Amino acid sequence: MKKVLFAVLALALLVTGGFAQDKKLTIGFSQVGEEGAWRDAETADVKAVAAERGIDLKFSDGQEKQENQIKAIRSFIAQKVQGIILAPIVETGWEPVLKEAKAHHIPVVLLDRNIKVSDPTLYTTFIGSDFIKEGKRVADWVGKATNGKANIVELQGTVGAGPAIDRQKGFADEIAAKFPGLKIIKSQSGDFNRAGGKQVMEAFLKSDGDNINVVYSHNDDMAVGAIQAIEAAGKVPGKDILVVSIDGVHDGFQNLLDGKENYIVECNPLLANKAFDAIARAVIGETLPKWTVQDDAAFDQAAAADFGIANRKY
Ligand code: GZL
Repeated sequence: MKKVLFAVLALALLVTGGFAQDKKLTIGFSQVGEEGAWRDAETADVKAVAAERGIDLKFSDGQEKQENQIKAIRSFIAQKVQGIILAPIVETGWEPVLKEAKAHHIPVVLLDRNIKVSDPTLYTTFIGSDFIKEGKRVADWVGKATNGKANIVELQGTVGAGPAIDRQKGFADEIAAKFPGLKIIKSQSGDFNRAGGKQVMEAFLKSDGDNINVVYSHNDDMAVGAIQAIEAAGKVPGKDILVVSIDGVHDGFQNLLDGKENYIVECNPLLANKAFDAIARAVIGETLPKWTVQDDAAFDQAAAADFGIANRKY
């Protein structure tokens, strides 16, 4: 009987985007943490859409530790939630806990990062961008902007995270295929945060300063830190060293407008509506594609000025 009720509720969620306050779907959300502006924008969106839709959201901040996320998922199962949203900090190590969720017939939607599992039925769908394509788009822009000849340093995201693995792969594959004159002379993780980006860029400047033409950062937050390091070294970001990154958060966009960044491929964090729709469909037994792709825009300095920072949604 309870299952039927929740199926009806899920349908209501789909059809009306919400329900009467007295009946609620309870959904658990295991978030990576608060590593930067992008993550904060995603969390705010999930909480806002849950409130709009009358969903009882159980939120857990993983504080960038996989074991905390796994504990949160077990807690959601114990609370008998109707669905789980997981933003997985890394790609591996999820099979055991996802098998427990599956045994309790709780659909799991992956948000903004994917996982590697042998059994794809352990999750309903991955909702997120094409990170390989993002890396390729950045490489194409750098190839054109430098006439195919430059020394590049790379600020990688969190070790083991899907977007870090794929943004590295997309960029490296594209330069190998199209721009043999682009050389990645140093590459190191800055863990997707501003302090990490700054520290790693300081080290790169110390070891290779005058030999660096471009910094490719896997996200804007690390690029913000790298720009601080470049300026502290007496160099002009956006001119002495080109700065390219991914996300399109406010401060990254502002750096484009200020001429301190040169190119950003957007990675939209506002995925909550897609996530709650996916859970609602899973609760009523629908099968979804294993990947719900989020399309991304891209901005050079002129496009950023045309778009206008006031029109940014995050
Ligand atoms: C991408 C997301 C990444 C962002 C970073 O979907 O997982 O994590 O690009 C964030 O800013 O840390």
